[in-house]
Amino acid sequence: MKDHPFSFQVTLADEPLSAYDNRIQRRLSNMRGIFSDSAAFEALIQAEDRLMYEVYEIKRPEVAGELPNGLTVLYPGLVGEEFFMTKGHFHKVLETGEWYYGLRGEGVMVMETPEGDWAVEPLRPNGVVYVPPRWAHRTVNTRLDANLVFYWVYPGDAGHDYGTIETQGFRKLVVQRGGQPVVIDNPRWLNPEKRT
Ligand code: S6P
Ligand code: ZN
Repeated sequence: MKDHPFSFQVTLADEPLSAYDNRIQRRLSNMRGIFSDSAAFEALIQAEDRLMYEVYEIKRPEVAGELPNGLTVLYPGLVGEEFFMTKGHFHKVLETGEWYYGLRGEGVMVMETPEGDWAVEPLRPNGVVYVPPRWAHRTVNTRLDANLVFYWVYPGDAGHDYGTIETQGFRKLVVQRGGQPVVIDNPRWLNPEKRT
């Protein structure tokens, strides 16, 4: 990791950044239990363990003051009626936010707080979404014919909590109905206050 100022290019080619430290690939098999329609999920994974998204990271030390950043390519598709999406997470340090900047394609960010607020914001080329501290966030590709590509930057000490969303899900889902993306209540959402 460099200590000196540095620069890189967003190329949006096969390697969408001219330099990066790490590429994470998330396949269907990494998303078990995340989608609502488990029968549709099993049918899809039987056919092929498809690549759902790739994360290109510019790593920085995991301390306050640093600004890790990078780019995500989210491929198009449906699991049942639910669009391909990222796992979604809270930051482990809840009081840390994040910026997202849309580069290609069309999608939304689904966000919610532990207190019960929720929001869905569009993510498009040259569109910016701010995720304030305390808001869990997930990105959804609402096109079936184009990748959703976006850049992000977050505080180095944020950390990632995937477990809470894996257990309870998001309050809202984005599904395709009548050829359109629609936001619906998640029928499987587990209210943490009612969990025994
Ligand atoms: C990190 C930031 C993004 C996501 C990435 C994949 O704080 O929000 O880099 O990690 O878009 O999503 P997920 O939910 O699998 O981490
Ligand atoms: Zn994040």
